[in-house]
Amino acid sequence: MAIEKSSKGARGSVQCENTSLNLLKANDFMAENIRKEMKRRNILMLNITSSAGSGKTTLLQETARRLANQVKMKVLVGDLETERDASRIRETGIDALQIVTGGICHLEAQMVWQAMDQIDLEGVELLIVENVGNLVCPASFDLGEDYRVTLIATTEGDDKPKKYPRMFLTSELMLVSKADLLPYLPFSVEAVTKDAQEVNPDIGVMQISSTSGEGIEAWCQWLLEKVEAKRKPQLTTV
Ligand SMILES: Nc1nc2c(ncn2[C@@H]2O[C@H](COP(=O)(O)OP(=O)(O)O)[C@@H](O)[C@H]2O)c(=O)[nH]1
Ligand SMILES: [Mg+2]
Repeated sequence: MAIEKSSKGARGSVQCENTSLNLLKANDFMAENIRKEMKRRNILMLNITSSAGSGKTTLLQETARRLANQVKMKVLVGDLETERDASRIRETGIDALQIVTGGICHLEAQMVWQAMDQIDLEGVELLIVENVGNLVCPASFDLGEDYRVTLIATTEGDDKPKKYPRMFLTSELMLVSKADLLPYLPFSVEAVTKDAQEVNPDIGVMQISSTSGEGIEAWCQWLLEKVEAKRKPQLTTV
């Protein structure tokens, strides 16, 4: 069955087998509060999703190393257990807070809202949330982000956009990660791009490798442009 964009647009939370409608309504309410708070503070917020092991934390480490001098950024990291990813990000000098979900397979807006109370957002321009690693549950929960960015690693196979369409439908950008391994794997960037754009004609695509550095400049440039756009006060029309 094809997935349609809801009347709220693609980002509104969508019921899946394990979630009740009330939970999703509560999530959307909190997500709106987060969105308003980020707008008030002119903070660009990203929700980074992917399967486990696609390279999210490594990319955030690399991004922090490159942008720390230009943008004041903080990171929230969701994981089922352990503080490991937040520690890895803190090693780069960036403030990172781990949200341990205690077995829940996705972050919810309420968890992010509570975490926002534990970090100092004064002067922050970019808040990146690394979601729990899987392409299913996180797709259903709006966190109030400006952009959802989904990584798909060359090691996972190029068939994922059609298998997990909701994630790609609700993402603005797909990063084909671990591009350095392309010569060794039966992965077609053309095929994955075609499938992702059939699911979501508006999705942007970039090829990156945190190991070789390929595409990281373009990714950082994309981020800087979005941060700059959020920095400027919004013009309102009457
Ligand atoms: N070859 C290669 N390996 C990578 C790349 N990025 C991350 N990795 C490796 O992939 C594994 C999982 O990375 P991690 O960032 O923890 O993934 P996450 O679970 O999505 O946060 C680690 O062993 C990384 O060193 C990349 O661009 N190329
Ligand atoms: Mg990680």
